[in-house]
Amino acid sequence: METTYVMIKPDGVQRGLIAEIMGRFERKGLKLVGLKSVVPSQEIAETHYEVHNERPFYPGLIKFVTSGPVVCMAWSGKDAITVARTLIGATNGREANPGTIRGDFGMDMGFNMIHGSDAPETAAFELGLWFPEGLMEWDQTITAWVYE
Ligand code: DAT
Ligand code: MG
Repeated sequence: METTYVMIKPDGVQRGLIAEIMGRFERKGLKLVGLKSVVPSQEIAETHYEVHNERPFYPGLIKFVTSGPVVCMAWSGKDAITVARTLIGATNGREANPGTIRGDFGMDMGFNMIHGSDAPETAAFELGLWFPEGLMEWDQTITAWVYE
């Protein structure tokens, strides 16, 4: 089992898409092991997007992600990182496939509503950054009906 960090960004919250987005992860069969909503500090946003700090869009990205509440989630399951990225879709909403979150609700590159870790190392880094208190350990009864 793998755990991934997923975050609804301020545009997703402002547009009233929290339940719609979370529902897709729930219905897919992933298990929720971390959940909270915060207005990200400058520091946490800069650390989260540190890999992009030389890119021209970085200042705007930090301003955007600190502009209001985000929903921080940890989802676990088999291949959870890839499964979450598939549900999320391509970075630019105009190019993302229908059926994906960005493909169904997005029209922009920067305002793309949701973040998902892209590899095991980034997932570990991001989960530690956003959930320093740790994650929930629990047995989900439906798991027996999700995996053969
Ligand atoms: P993803 O979120 O699909 O993993 P990424 O890691 O390449 O994409 O970039 C992080 C975020 O930065 C992305 O969700 C939106 C923003 N971004 C990326 N490329 C951008 C660009 N060319 N112009 C504006 N924003 C961009
Ligand atoms: Mg990324």
